[in-house]
Amino acid sequence: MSSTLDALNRWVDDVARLTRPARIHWCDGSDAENAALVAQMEADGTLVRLNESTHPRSWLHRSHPEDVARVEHLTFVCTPHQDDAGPNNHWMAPAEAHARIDALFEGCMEGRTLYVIPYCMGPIDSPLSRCGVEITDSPYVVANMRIMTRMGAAALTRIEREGTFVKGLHSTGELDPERRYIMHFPEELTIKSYGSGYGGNALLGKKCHALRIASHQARREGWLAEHMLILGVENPQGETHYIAAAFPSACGKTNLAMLIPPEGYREAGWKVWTIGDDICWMRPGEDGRFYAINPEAGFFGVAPGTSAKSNPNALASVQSDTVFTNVGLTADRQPWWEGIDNGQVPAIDWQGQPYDPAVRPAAHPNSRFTVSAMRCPSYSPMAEDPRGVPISAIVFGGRRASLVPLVFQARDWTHGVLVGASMGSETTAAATGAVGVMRRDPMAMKPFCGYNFADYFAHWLSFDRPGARLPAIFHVNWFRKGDDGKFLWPGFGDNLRVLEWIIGRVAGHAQATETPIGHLPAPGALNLDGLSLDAEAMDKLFGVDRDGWRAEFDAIAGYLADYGPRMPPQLEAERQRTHSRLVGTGDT
Ligand code: GTP
Ligand code: SPV
Ligand code: MN
Repeated sequence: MSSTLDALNRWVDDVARLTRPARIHWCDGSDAENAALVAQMEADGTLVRLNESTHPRSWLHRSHPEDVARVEHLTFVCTPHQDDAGPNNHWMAPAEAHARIDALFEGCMEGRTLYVIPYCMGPIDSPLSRCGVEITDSPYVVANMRIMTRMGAAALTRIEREGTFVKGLHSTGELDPERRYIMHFPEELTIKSYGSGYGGNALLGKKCHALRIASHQARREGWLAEHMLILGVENPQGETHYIAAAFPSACGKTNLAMLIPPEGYREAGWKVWTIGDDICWMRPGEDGRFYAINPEAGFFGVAPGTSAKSNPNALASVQSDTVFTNVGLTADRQPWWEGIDNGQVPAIDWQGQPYDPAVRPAAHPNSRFTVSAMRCPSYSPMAEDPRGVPISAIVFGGRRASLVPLVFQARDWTHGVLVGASMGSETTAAATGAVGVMRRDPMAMKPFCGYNFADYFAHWLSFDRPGARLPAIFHVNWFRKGDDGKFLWPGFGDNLRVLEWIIGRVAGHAQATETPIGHLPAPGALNLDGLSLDAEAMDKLFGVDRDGWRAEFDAIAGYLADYGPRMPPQLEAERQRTHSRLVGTGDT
């Protein structure tokens, strides 16, 4: 046996001694294995079978009502020095963190099965991919990891060949929010998660591995692990530009990744191809361009708001072979959520009670679907290409009711890094805590960067070097509101109008107006044909409120300063350049 498999076996033995499971099951990822697990979960009520004629091979899982989202206050990055985790992370010394969480793991799998899940993040034959092994006592986690990753025998073979893997230990424990931790040990390539069975807390390949641990590895190895969707925009000439976009949780990544062009665009021959909807790993190739893969194999998408109008590709994807979590049900056991807009009505809410709108919504606001990317009609064959796709543009975006216009382009890479570093967004139901509170969420990585943001920004800046052919950087805001509190921009499919301007900028033909915050579309440069935007909308979507931006850039100064001398000085210098443009003392 290879020394890697030896090490893996030793770790499984150690964990079994600590957690004392009744049995151990090594997952091979086969259909037969999945069928047996699903049957067991149906029998014990973990999964509810949906209407087999409308939604074949699909299931509903209801999580514990106090376990419905990521828990940022219980998520720790445990580096030997606190400074390496940075003010952006909760920190605990590694020895203390191990001791605390191992005490919870003690005997926690008694009477249960311990599952060993070898998985690969990214196409199994891609040099950009990385492997891990998750140990869990949750069959629901196994079923989800099977959809979200390349799981099983092929991953184990790659692990044996490579000699390295990320270790993730997970138990649902008692699902008690008082006995819950999500701990990361980047130096040890180790994750330990206890007390939650939900999404990013429990599917350890996703946020824990592919972002927190991978971002740490990426810094060491010269690449980027980002909270970004990846899509391809094919123009009527048949040229495809690939775009990576970072929006915070529940701020539109899945929807943009699966965009269906508005009718006029469709007729003209525009197409959008989906590569990934949540995570992007990218590195400079030999030609100096960034090449990106989607490390995931499925989508863990937000259900509410998904309709045949807003996201037909997502809706088509979830017609079969889907696991739904915390959605409502119709009387004939079809999944239902707010905004599905299909003429049906809910009978049962996400807690399994008769639906009463006065009590709670039918679907939890953070209810989700888990489905294979292969089921998505717009899934690009290039998503399986081991080389990745070349990235033309990077787009940052937040949920901003005020101030931030529809789209602007950064002047250059350093300015673009500042645009990403100073991003703000209103909080959503994807994490526990208040919703709708504006906070800084640099590069949409606030909850996910596995090291000090100051070092992270320096890492971003370091890609601007001789020979680099860097993507152009943009900022978008689909969520600007009018005085009546309604969204001013139609969004969804119409976001292609913005993407068209973005790739026009990259190709060098779309016109822009220079402003202190960056380049905005010149009047008439962004196609608004067929839309009826009133004067308020035009003004707010395409204007720069100098006073508002001055206040914003003052606040950003304070934010950057909080990181102390570790913050790269180029960012503060760039901030001052923008600020002086805003007060009118700079060039423009
Ligand atoms: P995570 O999976 O949590 O990372 O979320 P995400 O970034 O993939 O967000 P998603 O695409 O699932 O969208 C979240 C919510 O925003 C859904 O309710 C969508 O309907 C809504 N949304 C997405 N795009 C738009 C848009 O262009 N305009 C408006 N108004 N809402 C949008
Ligand atoms: C997010 O919150 O950004 C998600 C869902 O994509 S979770 O997997 O729970 O992190
Ligand atoms: Mn996400």
